[in-house]
Amino acid sequence: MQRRNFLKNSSAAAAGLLSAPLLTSCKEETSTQMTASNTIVPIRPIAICTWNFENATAKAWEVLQKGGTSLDAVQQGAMVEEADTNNQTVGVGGRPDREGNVTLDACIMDKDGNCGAVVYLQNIASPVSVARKVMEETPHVMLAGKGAEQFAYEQGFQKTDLLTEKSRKEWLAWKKTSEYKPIINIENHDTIGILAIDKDGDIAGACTTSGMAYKYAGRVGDSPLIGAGLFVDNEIGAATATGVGEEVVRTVGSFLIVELMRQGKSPQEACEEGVKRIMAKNKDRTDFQIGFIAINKKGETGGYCIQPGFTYRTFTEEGHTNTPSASFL
Ligand code: SD4
Repeated sequence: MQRRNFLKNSSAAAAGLLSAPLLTSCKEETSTQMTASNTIVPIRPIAICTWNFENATAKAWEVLQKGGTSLDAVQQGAMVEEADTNNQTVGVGGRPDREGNVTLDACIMDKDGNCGAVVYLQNIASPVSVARKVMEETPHVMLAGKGAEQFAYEQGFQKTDLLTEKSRKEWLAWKKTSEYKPIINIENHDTIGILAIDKDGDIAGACTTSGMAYKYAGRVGDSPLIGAGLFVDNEIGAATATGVGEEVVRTVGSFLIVELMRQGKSPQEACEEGVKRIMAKNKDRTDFQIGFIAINKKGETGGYCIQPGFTYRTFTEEGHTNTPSASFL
C-alpha cells in the first residue's frame, strides 16, 4: 500500500491524530501529520504568545525541545508571567480591582478539547495551574471565586498575597480620581495568551490575566472563557486574545478565528476577520485595543490588532522573533 493511502485509511489519521516520519528530498526525516482535510503536512513545533514575553515563550519552547507536550509547554510558559511581579496584568503583582483585591482569571485547553478555567480567583499565584487541575481532577470546566480558591488549597496550592507594594501604591493613587479608562497598549494590556504545537503535532493553549485594572469587583473578562480568550481545535488550529475582554466576548473571538481557519482562511486572514467583526460592532470607537494571535495545524501563524503597538513572540526551530502585528487603524 502506498504511504499516502496507508495514512488515508488509518482511523487515527482520519481523526487528525497520526504523526509519522517522512523522507524528504535531502534524506532528513521530518515528522508529518494528516490534517482534517486529509492532507499530509509537516509537524512544525512552535510556541507563540501575545506580546513580547520572551521568557515565557522560551520556557514553553524549552519544554517542547525536551520532548514535552504542548499542554505542559503552555502551562509552564504562562506560569513564568504569573510569577513575574513586573507584569502587572498577570498573576502576582497584578493590578487590583476597585476594592484593592487582585482577582485572577485563567484557562487552559488541550488537544482533545478538554478544558479548565478559574475566574475571580484570589490569593493563588498560578491560576493557570489551578485551571489545569480543574480540567484534570474535576468533572467541571470552570470554578469561580471562593470555590476555586478552596479547590486550589485542596490541590496543595499555597495562600499567597498577590498585591505588591507597587500595585497597591498605584491603586491608592488611582482612587484619588477613580477614573476608569483603559489605556491603549500600556498598563491594561499584558495578558498572556500562549499557544503551542509539540513534536506529535498536537496543539494546546492557555490564557491568564488579572483582568482590567480597577475593574468592578466581580468582573470577569474574556481570558478564562473558552471560545472568547482562547480556543483550541487540534484538527484546525488555535487562537487567543488580549485587550478589552468585553469586546472579545461579544464576538466569541478565539472560537470565531478557529472556525474561520476551518473554512480555509490562513491564521493571518482569520485574525484580521476577527478584528473586523469587532470593529463592525464598534463603528465609532477607536479608543480600545484588542490583539489576536492564531496558529494552524501546519504551524503557520497570524496576528492582528486594532491599534498599532501589539506584538507577539514566536519560538520555532528557526529561532525566535518578536513580530509587530499589523493593525486595523
Ligand atoms: C480582560 N483580556 O480581562 C483581559 C485583559 C487583557 O492585557 O488582555 N489585558 O479583559
